[in-house]
Amino acid sequence: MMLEKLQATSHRRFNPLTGEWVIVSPHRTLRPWQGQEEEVSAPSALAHDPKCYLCAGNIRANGARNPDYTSTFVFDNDFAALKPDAPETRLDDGLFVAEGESGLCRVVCFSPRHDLTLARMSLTEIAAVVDCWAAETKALAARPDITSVQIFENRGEIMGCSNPHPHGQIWASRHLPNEMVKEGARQQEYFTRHGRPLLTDYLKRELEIKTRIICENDHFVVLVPFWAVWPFETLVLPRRTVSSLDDLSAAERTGLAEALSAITVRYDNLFSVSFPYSMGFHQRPMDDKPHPEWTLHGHFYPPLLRSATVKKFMVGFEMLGGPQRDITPEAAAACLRALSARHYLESR
Ligand code: H2U
Ligand code: ZN
Repeated sequence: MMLEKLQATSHRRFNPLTGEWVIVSPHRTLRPWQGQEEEVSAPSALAHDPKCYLCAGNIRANGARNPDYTSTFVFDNDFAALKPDAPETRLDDGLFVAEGESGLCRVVCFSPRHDLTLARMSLTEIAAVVDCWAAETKALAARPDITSVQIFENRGEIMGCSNPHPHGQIWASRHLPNEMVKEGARQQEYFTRHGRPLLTDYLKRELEIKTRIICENDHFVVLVPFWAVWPFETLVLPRRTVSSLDDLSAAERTGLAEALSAITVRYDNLFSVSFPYSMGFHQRPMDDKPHPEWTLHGHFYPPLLRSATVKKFMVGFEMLGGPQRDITPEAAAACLRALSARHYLESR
């Protein structure tokens, strides 16, 4: 591929998963920054915080007491954005369209330890989180009123996360959310045309080219996608074509835990801070139809740009036109790949 011709100048790249373009401006990385500097919150020093609503044994906002859990702990969000009993009513007069949206919101505590993060949890502990996600996926997918199981983690105050206790969320809904609709349509189109899943072909090419690969194990690969928007955005891909977390074998779940550990440790090491991000998994629609076109994958979207204090803003042209990045995905991958696989707090 003749990417060299474009590497040093402004160009745009196509995202085959969403059908959207991103502008890349590598010549712009040296521009001075006199704007706002962020403060990235340090991890808590407390293993158990009596004021935390997620810590074991503590009382939550709705008065319920958390059990003395020792691994993962899942509960229904006390302030759920989706209600299971919303009516199916649909209004559509050709211009004003609205419909009831029902679903369930769950909160997943990754560990009873208030002071840990995925980056600082052991492989066994992370594997328990993966098992928990798989079990939740299976249980929610079995419900006739659920077609989308969206698992995600919002890390860090800068991302609007309300609590440092290691936790994520699951929003399961009747309808497919926007990103799932875009990715589903593109994967279906590719599968119809080529008879193979889009992301299987994509991973094969990335493994040949190698420049965007960060780390890999027997079952999963972490890379900076060719079309990454966020400076240090990554994609987590399974080697075997598998469409949901509950389809992973035991060995693959361990492989996913290893991959999550490897990338989150590198993220923390990048600027020697507890690295903020939004991450989550896209898995097939849970509608009882076969989905050979769908490949399970994880997205990490970190907001930091060039240091622990400078954040990328999606404003101006990006709000009105489309996304733009400065540092190339290849340069970002090289940066992340070169980092130590050992957490900076442990190598001191
Ligand atoms: P975030 O920090 O990612 O926003 O997640 C915390 C979630 O926990 C949030 O969605 C819920 C909030 O509604 N929560 C409870 O369910 N019970 C509580 O007692 C406080 C917070
Ligand atoms: Zn806590």
